Amino acid sequence: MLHLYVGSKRYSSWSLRPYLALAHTGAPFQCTTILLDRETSKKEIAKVTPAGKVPVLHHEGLVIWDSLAICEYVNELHPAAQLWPADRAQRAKARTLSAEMHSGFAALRMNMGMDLGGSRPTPTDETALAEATRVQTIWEDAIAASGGPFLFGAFSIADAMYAPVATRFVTYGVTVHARCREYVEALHQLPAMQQWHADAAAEPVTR
Ligand SMILES: N[C@@H](CCC(=O)N[C@@H](CS)C(=O)NCC(=O)O)C(=O)O
Repeated sequence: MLHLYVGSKRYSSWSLRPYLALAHTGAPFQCTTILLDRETSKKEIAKVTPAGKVPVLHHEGLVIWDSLAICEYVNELHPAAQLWPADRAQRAKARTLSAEMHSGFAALRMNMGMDLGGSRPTPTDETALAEATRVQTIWEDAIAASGGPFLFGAFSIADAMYAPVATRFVTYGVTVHARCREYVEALHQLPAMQQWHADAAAEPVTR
């Protein structure tokens, strides 16, 4: 059985991404949370991944770390779930947006760390705010082209990659453009997102 190890659901944005992708397949999987910010956290993480970071997926002797690599593996295991768009050009676009999130938006991440259920002041850092605007432009363009409700119509890995940012906009009171509101709501309504929120609410507040 697939076994996903994640960090605190309140804070671990990287963990949320493959969790959403895996849940979308409908396949059974085990999910273990390693709470972050504890004296023992690093030791616990080191037991399950050589990279020292979560998320990590264990499957039939394979150890796959890094959120995007896990999403790709899950897509290959469950092609029927269509975690990437079927059309090659759309798939290239979805991968581009996912890679942009995976390797970019450093200021947004630093100034608006995920804190599910939290309420924090909007940051003043101009780069972070410009990145938040860039995210919304990405969403608007993709949804205008696909018709929504998700970036490429049906849910895809690109949505999993952007889901944590949607929660950050809520936590940090970032104004969400009218054309993006339905998208943020669609992400929020995903059963897996609801489950993740409920689990996060039961965790200790450590940041
Ligand atoms: N590039 C990695 C980033 C993973 C990452 O930074 N994970 C954080 C939690 S969100 C972590 O494990 N932090 C614990 C630590 O560094 O000790 C991915 O995409 O999975």
